[in-house]
Amino acid sequence: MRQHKLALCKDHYLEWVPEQVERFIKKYEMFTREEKILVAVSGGKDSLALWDILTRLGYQADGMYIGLGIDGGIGYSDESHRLTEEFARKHNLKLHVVDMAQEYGLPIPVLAEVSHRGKGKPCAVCGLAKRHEMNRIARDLGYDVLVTGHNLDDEAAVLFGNTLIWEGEYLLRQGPVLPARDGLARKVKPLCRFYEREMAAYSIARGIEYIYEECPFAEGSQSIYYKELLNQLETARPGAKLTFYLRFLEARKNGNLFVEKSAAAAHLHACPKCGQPTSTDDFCSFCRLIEKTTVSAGGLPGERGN
Ligand code: Q46
Ligand code: ZN
Repeated sequence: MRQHKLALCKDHYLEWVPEQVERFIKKYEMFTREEKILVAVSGGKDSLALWDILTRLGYQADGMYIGLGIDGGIGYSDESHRLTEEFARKHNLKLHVVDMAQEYGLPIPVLAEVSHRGKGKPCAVCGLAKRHEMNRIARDLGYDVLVTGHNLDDEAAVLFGNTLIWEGEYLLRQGPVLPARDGLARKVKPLCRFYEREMAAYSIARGIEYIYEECPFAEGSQSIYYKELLNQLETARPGAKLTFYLRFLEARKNGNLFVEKSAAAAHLHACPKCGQPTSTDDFCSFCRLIEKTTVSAGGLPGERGN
């Protein structure tokens, strides 16, 4: 893991990931061991790994799977459902299943088509339905918190998209914890600081069977394009993705997002040497730089050799 300057063997990696998750749960005050947790499980590596980790850490975490009715020529929903059931059975965990077609009469692609929403892609309708159903189950069955497997790549892509068009409202709400409000359950993302490949590595090392295929409708999506761009950046500058996300969280926490730093500007005064404004009591940064370089070079360039 170049971004952490850390290399671990399989056994230590399988210890390290849950330890980190526990640390993030505490740091962001996500939930306690007394609370009832509902994990949204899709059959993919992130959500299954998350469910695995939370139960290993001793949290009371039940799963919830939503049957979207997406086939895409690969039996996407059937296969992800099968793998989720398999995981629950193997680990003796409680799984709630909501099948959209059974519950509302229509699978997601048809629901999207007949409602004429989303320009030929069912994703807008799908996202809406998933949010709605997760909230419904959490509320009706008395869960304290809803947990999703969004990883750093997901979060950085959303952040990048929102930043490109300065979506202030969304930026102010994005984060590892979305508090409960107006009948909506608290939502948390314990994997938000893990790279996608870290979660893939965890699932493989742990022997979790998950669905490798993405949803067929994900192809060509904006979020995949942003992920590719961020991966290019990450290759050139390891850690860039994590820094992008963490600095954002920090800025938001400190109230520095979209707030002009007028306070710092108010404390400017003239540098005793050059007279330009500086925020330190001493010489300005430029004068200090020149002083330092001339001292270490043994005088000003013109004086050298005299
Ligand atoms: S929104 Fe769209 Fe996803 Fe729903 S239709 Fe598939 S790609 S699953 S995260
Ligand atoms: Zn409603």
